[in-house]
Amino acid sequence: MKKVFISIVALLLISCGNSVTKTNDGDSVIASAIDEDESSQTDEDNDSMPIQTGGVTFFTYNENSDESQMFTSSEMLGKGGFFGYTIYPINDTYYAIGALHESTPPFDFSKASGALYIFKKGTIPTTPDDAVMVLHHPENALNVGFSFAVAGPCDINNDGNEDLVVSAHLATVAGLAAAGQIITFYGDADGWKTENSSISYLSESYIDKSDVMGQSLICADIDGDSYADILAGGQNAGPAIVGGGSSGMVAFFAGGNTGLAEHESWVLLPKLQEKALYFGATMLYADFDLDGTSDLVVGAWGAPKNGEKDAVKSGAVYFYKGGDDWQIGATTITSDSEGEAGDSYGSVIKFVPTPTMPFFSVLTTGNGAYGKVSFYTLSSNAFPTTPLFATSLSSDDNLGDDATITSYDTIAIPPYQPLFVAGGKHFSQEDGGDGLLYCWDISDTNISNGRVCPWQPEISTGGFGATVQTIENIDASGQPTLLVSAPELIVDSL
Ligand SMILES: [Ca+2]
Ligand SMILES: [Ca+2]
Ligand SMILES: [Ca+2]
Repeated sequence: MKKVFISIVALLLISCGNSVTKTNDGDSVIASAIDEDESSQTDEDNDSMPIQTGGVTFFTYNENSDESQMFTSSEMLGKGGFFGYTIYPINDTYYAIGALHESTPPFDFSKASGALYIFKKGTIPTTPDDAVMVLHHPENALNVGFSFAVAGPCDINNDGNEDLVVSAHLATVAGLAAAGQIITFYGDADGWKTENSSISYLSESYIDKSDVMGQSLICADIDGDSYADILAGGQNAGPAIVGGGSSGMVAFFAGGNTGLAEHESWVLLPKLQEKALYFGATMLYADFDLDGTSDLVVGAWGAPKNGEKDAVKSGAVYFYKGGDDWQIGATTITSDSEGEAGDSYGSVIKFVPTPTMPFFSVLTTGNGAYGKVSFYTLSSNAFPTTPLFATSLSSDDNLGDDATITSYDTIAIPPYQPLFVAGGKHFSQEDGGDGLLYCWDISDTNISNGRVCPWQPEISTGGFGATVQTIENIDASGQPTLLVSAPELIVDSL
């Protein structure tokens, strides 16, 4: 199969009131259309029809003692709709790959309702048809961003079967475009089905156009009543601020014996009520201060430093201590002390494991060349404020203009040094390239200088590196596999 290089598939950006919605990776939200003039040009073979498939490369450990050949790569093409935009490790049995703009039938982008493919571990799949389940928006609503975020498995209705929660953050609700929905798929003995689902969204008290509620999701029993609940973030949600805009908001939807509540029962707002803090764009739920109780972390990549009024707007991360009343306010707010105006600290927050400990990591995109990832260790009775170390990439690394870290993870295969792997859409070593993986050796105490990973896919185009995710034991070898997506991949024919 011949692949063609097309400079870009033009993505129309959704314009939400006065602001363009940005996703948690700092990228602009994909809206509803592909520019057909762009996607049909530059192909030299008149008999073929370029088609946007998207795709995911699986890097599988092959026991080669030469580090440069430690992985075998295999590429799975999608069926359009930015296949690979989401890669989600569900549990020991399943993992999921999303295509938030996929059509039913495929490649008819006027019918783009999105799809979430669920694969069973055991062998490396070769086509989306190898999926054991495919979930869709229950009403087949179009252009809703279905699968942008996934949470669970967790038991929302406490019936002993794990449930899966998927966002449609661009869904129109009551005529309000991109207000956002949260879809709960209730598990039974056969797994998850589109038919066995419910839709939740903000109540009239809060809902507004462009909220993008559901852009981030946490599923856990937050209130301790044995039903798992949902915390949903929407970076443009929240009460309207004088002069326009909102701060961003996190909303709590309660689980119960009939499923997830249709509407929120309470919300979290940053104390500083200013527009465009993008509070809620990212979230994590874990025991950050090691006191045995899980805590909530909320990213706000547009917030001023440490959440303080009139400080430089370089992004902030809000910690809420488990057991406390979160509505009083955050326990600690952390920022990059070196952050500059226009930086977006908190655009990704993630735990990255090494063999002996997990690091809490925060991505800063923006003015800093190529982006920066800060790594924090956890310690008792305190929330992280000072990173142990951070990646360094500068213009000396020559990774091309307009390149920034988009997504990352670690992969550890003893006896190799654990690697920190970052994908950068538009990372390149020469003009015209598009996507490249960058590697650092990482340990519990330090990180090396970065280098181009010694292994790359055969062709790294189509936004390669947009999502980087390690998933354990896909191939039944006991070793992790690194999955890297190229959601905009175009091939000349199928
Ligand atoms: Ca259940
Ligand atoms: Ca609960
Ligand atoms: Ca805690």
